[in-house]
Amino acid sequence: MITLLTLIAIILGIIAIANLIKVYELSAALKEQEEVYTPVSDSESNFNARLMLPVLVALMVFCFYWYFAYKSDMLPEAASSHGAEIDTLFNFNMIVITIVFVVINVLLFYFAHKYHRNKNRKAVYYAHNNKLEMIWTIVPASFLAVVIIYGLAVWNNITKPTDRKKAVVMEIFAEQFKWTARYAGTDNVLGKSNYKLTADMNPLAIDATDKNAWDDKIVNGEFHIPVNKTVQMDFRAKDVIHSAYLPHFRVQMNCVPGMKTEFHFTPTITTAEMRKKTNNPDFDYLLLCNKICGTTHWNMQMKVIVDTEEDYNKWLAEQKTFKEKSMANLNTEVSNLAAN
Ligand SMILES: [Cu+2]
Repeated sequence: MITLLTLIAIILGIIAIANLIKVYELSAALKEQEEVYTPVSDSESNFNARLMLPVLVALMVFCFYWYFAYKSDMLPEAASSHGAEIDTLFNFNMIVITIVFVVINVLLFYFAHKYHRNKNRKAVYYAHNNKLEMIWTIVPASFLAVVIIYGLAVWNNITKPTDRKKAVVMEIFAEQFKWTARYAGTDNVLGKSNYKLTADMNPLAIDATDKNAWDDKIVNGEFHIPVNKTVQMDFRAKDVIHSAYLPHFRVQMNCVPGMKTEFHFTPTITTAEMRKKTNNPDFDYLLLCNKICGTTHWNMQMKVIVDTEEDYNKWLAEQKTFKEKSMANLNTEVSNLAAN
């Protein structure tokens, strides 16, 4: 039975292949007939040429409409001292890009319109022109040099090291999917950490033998920073790469497992002032994760409160130190053991 079916299948297969070859031969014959060169007709060419101008206008209207329609969704008002520098740099780049975009597209569409195919016009054979090559190499290269040097200068100025002794020294610790803030405490020095010490009772992997760690303050949920004081932020991560993003302060820094990254900035507008400015009593600064780090990455955030220095000091004094927290953890652990 099976051999009969196989035989039928083979015969049908051969017939199918034979038919396919026939179809191929027929279509090839058709193609040969079509190979007579038929250029675009003059009316088609004129029609395309005429379309170039309205399409150009439509493209420009479309682009500029979205520039303004999405203006309110661009970065919020800068609330840090270097924020204005970043915004100026950004605007400078946008202006240059916009001018180049307009000039190039106007020329592109206009020439396509003007020099459309015409059987009475013959293209000029123009092989090479050194002067032209120089111009269109040097002009864009100088523009790019300005953009890059300006950007580098701003970046170097923003990231040049600050005096840690005078700054509020703190650390932002990232893990799937939450943030923890650690303050350096009264000695203003963050205690050492070592990823090998990561444990349920010590999620930040802090080295408890380092005395500098004892007075460090660890907070979750929200953290406060004082206005008009330099905040020195160190970043670490527990599991995968995260990215600490504070859009209002124009701060973004990768948090990489096994290494420390850092950034410093000076907040200039308190939360209370910003609430008045934005006319939004619920306004809050946020620390967000800007690196897709897992399933609840979208909700990895921490509230940031910018206080006056007085309020900040008051708030910080109320927070528990690493030592106090560790002792409390240890006590619960011991009493749990005793109960069992
Ligand atoms: Cu994350």
